[in-house]
Amino acid sequence: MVGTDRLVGCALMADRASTAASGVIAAGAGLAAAELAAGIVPNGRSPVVAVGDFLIHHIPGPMERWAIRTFGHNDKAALIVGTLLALALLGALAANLQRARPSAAATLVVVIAAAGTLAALAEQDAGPLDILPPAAGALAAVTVLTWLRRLDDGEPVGPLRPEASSRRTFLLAGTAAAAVSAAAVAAGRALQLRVDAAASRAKVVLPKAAKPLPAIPAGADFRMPGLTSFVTPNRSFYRIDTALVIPQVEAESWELRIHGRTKRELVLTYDDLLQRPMVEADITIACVSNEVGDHLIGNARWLGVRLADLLNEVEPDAGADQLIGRSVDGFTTGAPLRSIFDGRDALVVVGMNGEPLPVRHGFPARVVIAGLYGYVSATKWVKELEVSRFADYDAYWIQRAWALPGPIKLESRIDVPGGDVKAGPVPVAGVAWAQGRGIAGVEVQVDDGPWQQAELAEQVGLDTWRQWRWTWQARPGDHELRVRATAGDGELQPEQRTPPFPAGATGWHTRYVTAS
Ligand SMILES: Nc1nc2c(c(=O)[nH]1)N[C@H]1C(S)=C(S)[C@@H](COP(=O)(O)O)O[C@H]1N2
Ligand SMILES: [Mo]
Repeated sequence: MVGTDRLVGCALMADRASTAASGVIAAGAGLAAAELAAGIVPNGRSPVVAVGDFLIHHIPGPMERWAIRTFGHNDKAALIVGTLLALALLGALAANLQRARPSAAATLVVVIAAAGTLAALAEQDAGPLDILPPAAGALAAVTVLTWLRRLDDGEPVGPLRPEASSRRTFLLAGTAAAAVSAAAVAAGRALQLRVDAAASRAKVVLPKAAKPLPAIPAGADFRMPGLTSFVTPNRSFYRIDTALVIPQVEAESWELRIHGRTKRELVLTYDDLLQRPMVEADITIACVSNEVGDHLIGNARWLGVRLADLLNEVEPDAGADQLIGRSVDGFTTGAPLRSIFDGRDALVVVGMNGEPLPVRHGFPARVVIAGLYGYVSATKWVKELEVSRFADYDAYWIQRAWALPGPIKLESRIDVPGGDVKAGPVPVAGVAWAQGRGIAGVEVQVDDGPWQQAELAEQVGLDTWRQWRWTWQARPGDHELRVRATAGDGELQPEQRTPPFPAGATGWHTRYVTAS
């Protein structure tokens, strides 16, 4: 009898597995139908991306920081993979429920479709058509599941007559459904990417600045191997944003609306913007999440229009104190209105290092305000500037408890040596920054020795970082290198270590090096 039991067990397990497989395939078909519909509907959005965006925008701050710490630059890929795995699991569950409790299975499918619909409707500029992709997905999933279950049970389905070899027919049908789904996903994604910002960007001819800046002086860059270059090339510039899929905005249809607590309103097209007086500015921008010694910072020559000129035209009310930047993707920043008028460079940027703004850095236009972290100022893919009050509105990261007003902290970093060294003379070098004040000095300490003055590269502007270098006579053994900077106004970089949350990291960067 044991043999029969085992046979029945095996059959049961094979049955469960094929049921689960039907569920996963049906979920895939649902996904494919949704992606295809999102590609066909005008401005359609993938429900998977919508769910991912929704999660990014609504998970609690501490969880978001955990995800960024854990997955780093792969956080968004992890989110997509996680969403797809969850969908597959729910599909398998629905299929297994279907036989015993069809109503529970139906409820599950409805709940999944409803989640996709709600997420799509929560997106910026959502419309009634956004209901179609999740609806198409649910319909396709149910149809494919029903079809596969009937085939697996040996029932004749349409022209397919399973009879003797029902399992083989089931396998064939399942594989075919999966293949069609994969093709539909590919087609849907391609259709959704019809709006091609890269093509629009390729057509842009940037105007010259009214008063072009002189070329970066040779003395600003020691050109030392391993040392961060003074100008960060666009292709290696750090990227931070909440966008799951990089927003594709065509310059031809883009508009910037400037309004709020103002005497009048201004709406500018991309061409309007390019016709205004352009200024160039060398500005080092940084992310508040940058850990001491890390690389979420970069320096570029930006080309753009002065925010002060634009705002003077609309005439902010006396009581206004905040400038809100809104992106096409719903992200917002809120900068002190004061920072626009206090003489620093505060720009609506169209050019970066001599090129039109790259798509991932905010094409067609973004904001850059010298001296402020990106989360309060540097709105990419900006479409709206609203003059407001801090009392009336909290921007994206302020809602998540990050601090106001967001000035960049005085910091310095050791880039060289990158690893262990040979005893003897060893070059030590890095960068230091104190936007708005410039760097007056950098000192290096080895173990408990005295602080030593480093040589400084030429200071290009008060808003750019400054390279430094020093030669270390390294003795064999394990050593600790430490750096600290002094800002142009005399402030010594604080030693106390604070984490990035909520106002930016502080502390002296330390590097452990073995000399042999
Ligand atoms: N639309 C949009 N703009 C954004 C963000 C974002 O998430 N979405 N992140 C901000 C943050 S936190 C930083 S540090 C800078 C980074 O600019 P970069 O990606 O060009 O380096 O962009 C800012 N602008
Ligand atoms: Mo940031």
